[in-house]
Amino acid sequence: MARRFPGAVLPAALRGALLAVAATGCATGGTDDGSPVDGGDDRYDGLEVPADVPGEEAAADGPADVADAADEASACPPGYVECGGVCVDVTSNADHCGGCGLACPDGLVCNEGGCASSCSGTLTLCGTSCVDLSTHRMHCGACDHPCSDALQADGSCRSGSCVLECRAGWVDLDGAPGCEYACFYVGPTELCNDLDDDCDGETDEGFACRNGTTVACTTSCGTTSSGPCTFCGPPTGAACPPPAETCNGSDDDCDGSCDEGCRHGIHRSVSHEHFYTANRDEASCCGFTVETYDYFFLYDARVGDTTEFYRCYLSGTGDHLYTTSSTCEGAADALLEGSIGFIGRSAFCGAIPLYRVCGPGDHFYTTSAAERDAAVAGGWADEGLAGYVWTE
Ligand SMILES: [Ca+2]
Ligand SMILES: [Ca+2]
Ligand SMILES: [Ca+2]
Ligand SMILES: [Ca+2]
Repeated sequence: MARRFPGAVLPAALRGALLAVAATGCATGGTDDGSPVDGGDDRYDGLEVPADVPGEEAAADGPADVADAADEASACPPGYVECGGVCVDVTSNADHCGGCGLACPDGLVCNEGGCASSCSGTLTLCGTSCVDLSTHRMHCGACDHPCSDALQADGSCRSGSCVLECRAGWVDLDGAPGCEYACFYVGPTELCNDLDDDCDGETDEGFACRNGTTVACTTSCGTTSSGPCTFCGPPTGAACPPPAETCNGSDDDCDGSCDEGCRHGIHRSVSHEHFYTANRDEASCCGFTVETYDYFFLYDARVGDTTEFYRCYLSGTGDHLYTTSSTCEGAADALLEGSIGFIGRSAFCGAIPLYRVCGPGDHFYTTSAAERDAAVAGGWADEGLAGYVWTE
């Protein structure tokens, strides 16, 4: 049980006033005549034993039972002894001078646990008690100047001034009187243990994160995600859950495919020319024969280093040109038919080259270097790279 004082400690002057009122109805005499031994002012130190002792309130003015006495012996603050349910300084209390019930005769004071006619040395007489004003809790700095408790704090007297000391397990963080913060001090070094070891109000500070919070982390494939802080650090490997795939040039979800779902297939057909379209119906329309559905893939929208891949109709030769030029490379007979998707200007996300060769009445695009080489060997012009495309 934590030691504590009761919240309500009446100044001796007020206690005397209350007792004087009660004494007016008393026929046996003993009124407050100003005598230092008038039986009821500052003889008691006024420190009731804590109320959490069973049955204590009812027995506050009488002898405690044996069980209570054993318990209460440890309930009084250091230097105090429980006498009849009250914590008493037996070194200065004239009703319990040197021990419970050892009252000093009228006219004597309690000095250092013994009845005497005056106080010795540097002790000061407060009522019938000889006290050290520099340390006495009830007479701190002056007679009848008690030190009060505060929230989870015990008042005590040091060098004649009242101070508050936090009870075990409590800390004063806000600077206001009282100790409002429950904390058991472990040591000055904060450890990763979900505890505020140094009781400064912050738990596991100084580490990268606090366990259980959501923090940024790096997935097993190097993408950025978020996950639960573990061992005061970001989760790693499988503990860092990959995010959903987005169209951003990386394999966010670590499934081995980059930007899956972000592109559409371009079909390759042939008749008098090679023809490329995203439209299956168009691919097989109008005399064209489909060579390969989904021959390559282009992005649906601009992602990373991509640009629109335009389809132009050249009326002079009746074939189609595919180019990143929005002016159809300036061809005088060109009609811009629109964009068929976004092509890479550099290789990323698993892109492969799309080669461009040109022959009589045909602009031909292939992902096969061998096919390109065969065309070139047959006299077609090698026009380099059209750009980079994808296989899915
Ligand atoms: Ca801390
Ligand atoms: Ca800690
Ligand atoms: Ca993926
Ligand atoms: Ca992605």
